[in-house]
Amino acid sequence: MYKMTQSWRWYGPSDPVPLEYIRMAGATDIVHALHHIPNGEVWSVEEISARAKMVSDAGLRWSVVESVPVHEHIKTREGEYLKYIENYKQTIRNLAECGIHCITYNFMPVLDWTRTDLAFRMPDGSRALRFEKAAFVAFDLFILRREGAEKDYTAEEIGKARRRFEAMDEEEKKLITRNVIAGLPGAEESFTLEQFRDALDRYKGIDEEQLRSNLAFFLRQVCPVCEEVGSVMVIHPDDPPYPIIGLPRVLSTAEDFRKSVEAVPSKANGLCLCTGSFGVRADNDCPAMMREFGDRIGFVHLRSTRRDAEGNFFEADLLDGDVPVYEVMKALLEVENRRGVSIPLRPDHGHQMCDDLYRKSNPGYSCYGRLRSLAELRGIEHAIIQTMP
Ligand code: CS2
Ligand code: MN
Repeated sequence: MYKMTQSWRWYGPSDPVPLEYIRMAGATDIVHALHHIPNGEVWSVEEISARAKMVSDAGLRWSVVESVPVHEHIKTREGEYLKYIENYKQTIRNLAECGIHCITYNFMPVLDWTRTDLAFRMPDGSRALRFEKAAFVAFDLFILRREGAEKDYTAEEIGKARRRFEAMDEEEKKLITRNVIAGLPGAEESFTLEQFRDALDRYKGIDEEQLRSNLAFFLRQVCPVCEEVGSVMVIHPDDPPYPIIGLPRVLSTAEDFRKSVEAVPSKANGLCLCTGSFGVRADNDCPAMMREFGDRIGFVHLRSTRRDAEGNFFEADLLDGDVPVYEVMKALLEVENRRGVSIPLRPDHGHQMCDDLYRKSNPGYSCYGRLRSLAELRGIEHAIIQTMP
C-alpha cells in the first residue's frame, strides 16, 4: 500500500520550529529552499548538500524544494531572462546531484501569496490567515493609489472599500501595507510602496495570454533538463486564484493547468496540488483535479479555506472548510496506488494555537497548528486505508 510521504516545510536554521520537533510531528521529509540565495542565482552543490546534511543529521530527508523562485525577468520575458533561465537549469542539475528531484515554483507576477490579516481570531481563540476583499480593495485604491484601479471594481465594491478605509487608523493602514507588500514567508521579494508600483508597471504590456506564453517558454527550456536528470517541476497555483491589482493570472483553475500541459506536454511539467489555494474558488473541484492530473501531481498541499460570496476567505480548521478533505485524500490514495508511488504531502498553513500564540512564528507556519493538521490527515488516511479493497 502506497501512502503519502509526510512532509513539513522548514525555513532553515532560524525557523522557530526546529527539525527535532518536525520529526516528533511524524514527518519524514522536509520541504525546504535556500532562502538566503538571491532570486535568479545558481544554488551550488556545496550549499545544497550542506543543508541536506543538516536535515539528514536530524533523521529527516530533504526531498522537495519549495521553491526555486522564478525571477521576475523570466515572468516578463525581458532583461536578463535568458541568463536566469540558464541559472535555473544549473540549479535543477545541482539539486538532482544531491538527490532532490521535486521542484516547486509559482508563476504569480510580483507577489507570492497574499493575505490582509495574519491574526484573524477564530471562535476557539486560535489565529488564522485571512483575505478580506474590502480591505484589499482599500489598499489598492487608497493606499497604493494604483492608476486605473477603479476600473477593476464595481461601484458597490468601491463604496465598501472607501468605508473600510475611512474606518482604518494609521496603524491598520501600515499593517495591511506590510502584510501585502512586505512578503509572506516563502515570498522572496519584499517592496516599499514605490518599488511595488514600479514592479507592477513592468506588467503593463503583459496580459494573461502573454504571461501564459512566458510560462510555456520557461517550461520548454527547463523541462528537458528535468527529464535528463529525472526531476519534475511542480507549479503551485495562484493564491488567491483570481487576478489581483491588475496583474494577470495563469494558474488558478483546472483549465489553466490543462492549457499549460497542452503547450508543454513534457512529463516534467507537473503540478503541486494546493487545495487551500485552488479551493478558494467554488468552480475548482479538488478531488476531480487530483484524479484528472494524478499522473502529474508531484507534491500536495493540504489545507482548507472557507469563502463567502463577497470574495473574502479565511484558512479554516482542516475539516471545517470548503475543501472536501476526505475526498481529496481518497483520490490521492487511489492515484498513489495506481502509480505505485508515495507522493509528498504537507499540511500547508496552520493556525496559531497553544504555545504558538506566545512565540514568534512565520505566518502560517506555526508548530502546533500544523501538527494538528498533519495528525488529522494521518488519521483520515489511516481510516480510508482500512476500507480500501
Ligand atoms: C504558500 C506559498 O500556499 C503556500 O504554499 O506558502 O508561499 C507557496 O509556497 C509558493 O507560492 C510556492 O511557490
Ligand atoms: Mn500552498
